[in-house]
Order: sequence, then C-alpha cells, then structure tokens
Amino acid sequence: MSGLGIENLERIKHRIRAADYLAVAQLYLKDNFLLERPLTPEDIKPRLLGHWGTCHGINVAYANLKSYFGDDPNFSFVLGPGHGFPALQANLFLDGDLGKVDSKATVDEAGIAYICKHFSWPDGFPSHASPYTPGIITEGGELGYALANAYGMALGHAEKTIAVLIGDGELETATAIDSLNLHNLLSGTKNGRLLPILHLNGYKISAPSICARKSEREMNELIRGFGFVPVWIDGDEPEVFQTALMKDVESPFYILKTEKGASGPNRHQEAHQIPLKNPKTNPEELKQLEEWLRSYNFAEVFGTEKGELK
Ligand SMILES: Cc1ncc(C[n+]2csc(CCOP(=O)(O)OP(=O)(O)O)c2C)c(N)n1
Repeated sequence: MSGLGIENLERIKHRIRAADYLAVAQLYLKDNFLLERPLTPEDIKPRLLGHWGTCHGINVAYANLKSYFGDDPNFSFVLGPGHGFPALQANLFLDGDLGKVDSKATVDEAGIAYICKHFSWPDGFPSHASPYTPGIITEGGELGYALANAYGMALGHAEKTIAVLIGDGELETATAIDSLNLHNLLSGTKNGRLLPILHLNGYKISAPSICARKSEREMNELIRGFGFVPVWIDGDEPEVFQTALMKDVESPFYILKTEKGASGPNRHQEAHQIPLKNPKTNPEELKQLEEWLRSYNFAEVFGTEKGELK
C-alpha cells in the first residue's frame, strides 16, 4: 500500500512510532521491555552506550521509503554510517531481516526482549553497525562512502533504484562531497536511479553542521551546482515525505530536515547520545524516561501476539 490516503499515512506514522520505541528501548532497557509494569531502576541497563539523536529521522526515512517502494526487489536503501544504529537495528528487526540471520530475533515479545537486552551488551550486539548487521556494505564507521557505494550499486543496473541517506556530518567529508560529482559520470541510461537524501538534522555529533549554517538558498545552489534538483522534505510528516517522492523530478536530491532528537525529551546537542543520562539513579529522569517510552503507545502499533504491525 502506498500513496497519500489517510490509512497509508497512519500506517507510516505507526511504523515510525514502533521503530522509535524500539530504538529507545534498546538504549535503556534490560527488562520490562513492553512496560507491562511501572519502570524501576532495575529495568535500566547499568551502562548506557549508544546514540539516540539521529534515530527519529532515520525511522522517518525508512518508514516512508518502505511504504513508497514496498517490497520492490529492485529497490535498495543505503544508510550512511552516522550514529543511527538503534534505528537501523529496529527496522531490520521489524522487517524480519535480523531474524533471517539470528533465529532469536523473532518479531514477537521474545524477540523484542532479545534485541533490547543485548544491544550494547557484553557478547551481545555492538552499539554501531557491524559485520553481524544484515546488508552491511562497509563496516568500520568511517564517514564518506554512502553515496559512492550507492552509485556503485547502481552501476550497470538500469533496473535499480537506490535511495541513500547521507548525514549532514557525512557530507562534510571530502569523499561524500566529491561523490556528488558521480552524478555527472554515472547518470546515464545504463545505470540505476539514485535518490540521494541529505539528513539535515543540523548537527555533526554535538556541533552545528556546515550545511545547517547555510541558508536554504545556499543549499539549493550547492545542490544544483552538482546537477541535482533540490527537493526539501521539511519535518517528519509522512504526507510531506510521500508528496516529495511523488514529484516528477529528473535528478532529485532530497533534503530531509528534521530536528535532532525529535520525538525525545530534549533536542539538538543534548539529544546526540543518551538524552536522559542517569535514569537508574535519578527518580526524576526515570519518570521522564517512562513518559518518553509510553508516549509512543507501542502496544497500539505493535500487535505482540501476531508479531505484526497494525
Ligand atoms: C571520516 C570520519 N571522520 C569522523 C568520524 C567520526 N564521526 C562518527 S559519526 C560522526 C558524525 C556523523 O554525523 P552525521 O553524518 O550527520 O550522522 P548522524 O550521526 O547525524 O546520523 C563523526 C564526525 C568518522 N566516523 N569518520
């Protein structure tokens, strides 16, 4: 199902909420994963290690692209190696892709407990994408190669469409900026179609990114200079994202403008890593964390009995 119908837009919103919840739960929880009782200090991991700030934007992109392209085997999504692993892992889990390589990651209550407990956990999942992550192309966390990899995937495969989410931090690397020139070399009819999406969440780690300091006009000129047509996606409303994807544009370059930390308790630089740092020892933060988790109303968007998204 795709399109601007209310039902589809609601479905995308549900998917985003489910993935956001799972991202937060992976970062914080070692028990009580579905909040079946009030959160206690014992439910919180002793060491909080991971990154939240970019997760919501990644989930927005993932849910919208998934809705638009469905299960088209010629469509691929490439995610740059920023700090969004909890979001990536949540989506791989929800789609059953993680379960294909790890039989314990079943899309049900037990699987949720498994992925949350073992995120950033001794002998469990690392806090960043690793060779264990299904679909990984280049492991190591070095920024810069997402766009070049995406062009490589499209090379000689006219039937393919590759969407690639590039962090605004990543776009500060020489490799990523220079890869924009690949558009001039590789946008012939023999190669697949590239859909670059700049994730303009405004920050590279905790400092404003260079793209965030540019005006909309400067960004448009930069993008046009490389031969693309800038298409802005302002905010996280699926209607805006879907409308942008439906635009008939020859060489689009999407700019997804989200707030770093959106859907969480704080924004921007404070949201980069662990927004609430001491919920295990600080009762006020524990309360805030519980409110944050409950704000997604996960039970409404995840049918735990069937393991299907509603
Ligand atoms: C070449 C290189 N330089 C610096 C780093 C350190 N580093 C890791 S993530 C990151 C920020 C990434 O920001 P962005 O691309 O916007 O991704 P986000 O975390 O917002 O998803 C930096 C500077 C790196 N991994 N590789």
